Amino acid sequence: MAKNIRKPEEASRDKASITLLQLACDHEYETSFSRADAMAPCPIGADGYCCKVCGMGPCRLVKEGQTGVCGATRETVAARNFARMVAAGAAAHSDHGRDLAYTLLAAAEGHAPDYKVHDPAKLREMALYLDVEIDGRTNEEIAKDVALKSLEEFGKPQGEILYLKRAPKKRQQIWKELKISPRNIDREIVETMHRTNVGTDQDYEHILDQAMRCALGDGWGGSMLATDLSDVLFGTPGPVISEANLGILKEDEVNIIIHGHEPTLSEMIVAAAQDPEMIEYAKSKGAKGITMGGICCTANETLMREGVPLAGNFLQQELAILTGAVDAMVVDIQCIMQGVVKLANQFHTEIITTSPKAKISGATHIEFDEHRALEIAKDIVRRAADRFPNRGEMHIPEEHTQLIPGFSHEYITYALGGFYRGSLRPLNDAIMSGRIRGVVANIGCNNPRICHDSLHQYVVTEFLKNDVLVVETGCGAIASAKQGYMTPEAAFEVAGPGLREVCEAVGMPPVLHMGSCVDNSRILTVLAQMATEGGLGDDISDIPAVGMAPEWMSEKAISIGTYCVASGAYVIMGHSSPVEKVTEVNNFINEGWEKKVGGRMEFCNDGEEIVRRSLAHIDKKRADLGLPVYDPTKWGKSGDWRIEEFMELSLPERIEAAYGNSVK
Ligand code: MSK
Repeated sequence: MAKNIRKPEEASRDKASITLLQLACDHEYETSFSRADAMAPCPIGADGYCCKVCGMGPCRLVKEGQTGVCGATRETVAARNFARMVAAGAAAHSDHGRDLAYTLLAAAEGHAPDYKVHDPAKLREMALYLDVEIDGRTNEEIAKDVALKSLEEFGKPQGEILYLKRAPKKRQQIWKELKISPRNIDREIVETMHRTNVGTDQDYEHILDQAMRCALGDGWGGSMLATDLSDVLFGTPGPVISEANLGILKEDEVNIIIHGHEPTLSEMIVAAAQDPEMIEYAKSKGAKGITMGGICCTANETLMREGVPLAGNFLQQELAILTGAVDAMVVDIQCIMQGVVKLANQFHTEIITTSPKAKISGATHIEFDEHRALEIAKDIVRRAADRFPNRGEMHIPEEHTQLIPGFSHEYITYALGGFYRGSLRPLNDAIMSGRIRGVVANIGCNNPRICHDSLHQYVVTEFLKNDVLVVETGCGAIASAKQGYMTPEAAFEVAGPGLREVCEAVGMPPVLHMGSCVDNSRILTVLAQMATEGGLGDDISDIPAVGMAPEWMSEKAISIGTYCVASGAYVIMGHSSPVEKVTEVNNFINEGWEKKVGGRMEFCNDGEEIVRRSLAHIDKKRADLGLPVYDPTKWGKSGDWRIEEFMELSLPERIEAAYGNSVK
């Protein structure tokens, strides 16, 4: 055990997690928290000074001016390492999108009978962007061509990614002029790996420009396709009621955790768990029913469409096993800690890997096959039920919080105006008047080097108090869900006066759950539509908005941050920077990139400073647009709770209360 092990309340801000971390300390169970305490990060790697792209090293460039055996400078090494992180993250998101295209193809050709087109309207929208003919054709015919065209986006020999045309015109022009429009998804990933191979691209600016191109292939390519294809296959999300945190587990029911990122098999497991035959099977083992819970982005995918409760975020995957109540943890791809198997071996939990791409030594492997998906899902549910009688002592925490997720960009538009006049106009107007000061996209992971959920909780609370609308995905979204910020009522408890008025008028939470990691593409779509709606400039870089991943850990977060910057956004990554000690490279990804693309990336691990920089950026963008200076004293005079007071005002006073400008 580590000497400097943190107390549970220093390691997490989440009460359920604190309880289970105490249990882990009492019984000396190993978790990522204790492993992080036991091992300091490598200082050379952390500073970006380690090069291991060839057999002449690894070279450790610890002294100023030192180069690698090949002569590579610290700048080249740091830029290469950064670009490789982007490539790995882009590959992970995009390969997920590719698999969904294959599933749609199999469904359209009749080879995957458990899947079908759930959202024909979204299918047709995709068809328009992908130049697929729709007139007089069946859903299956369109779906087949949409799947094939999607697959072409990964490796077509000529042209550019077709979804780039979803960006504002000005943005497309910037990409063209800088020659960073991605040609196809795979090519940019491959070229990034090629250029960062020993002896190839050795100009750090040039390498980092390719990193942007590669990341754009993720954001406006692989991730956007993954989101759209999931919507076509499983439905475009709308609001549902659900719950979050480990208190969703039930002592008297079979508990199945689905963890990872892909909705393809997990949607089938959710369906299987509702099958009366499966419920009877669970009862035959002594359980009262079957409870499903999700972790990481498989959780977010099934939450957004089916309302499957969130068991927790990234750092809670091992803690879920510590409850003693998880009968099976079914994992697919990405963000699955190998440590879950070792821990599960000390409990009755079965870890089941399902992806042909991901096995873990010691876990049961039941490979997913889309041709007989429901049959496999039922097998898995039966295995979980078989474990139920083997349970020992249980420690299910009490905490579980209600939430309303499901804010796809389509639903946001609908919520703001219904079928009759659905648009982002009311959002733009609220920002222009100053009721909403700006928008923050808070996304990304947890990291055991940071007190779990602490930065997510702190920054989101501060933004809400300052009338900033927060949109979220990934594990950041799960943190806010657990914090109780994803109900309309939360607006009355935490939001500033202007944001509260907007939330009350629309009936929406002050923090909008927009989905999984690949669904950051939904945020790009909203930003693009806000820019074209009018009143907030004509490009994403004009909008008073900031993106952040305060507790990032995955290479995918670096890819997301980079495509947001390349799309014009100001991005703050928390935790540590992989390039911070290499001044030229660090300056280039903020000032250099800002000059080129209007967006910048900074790293900062101080919550107060993240909030200060974000609000300063939002206010600067407001001033650049000629919008009124943010003034919360103007707002809070409308709303049902103020109606009696409102009716006593004179007409000019009512207008001032409603519109925030005085009428003489
Ligand atoms: S799951 S990438 S820990 S957000 Fe998408 Fe969470 Fe980060 Fe994985």
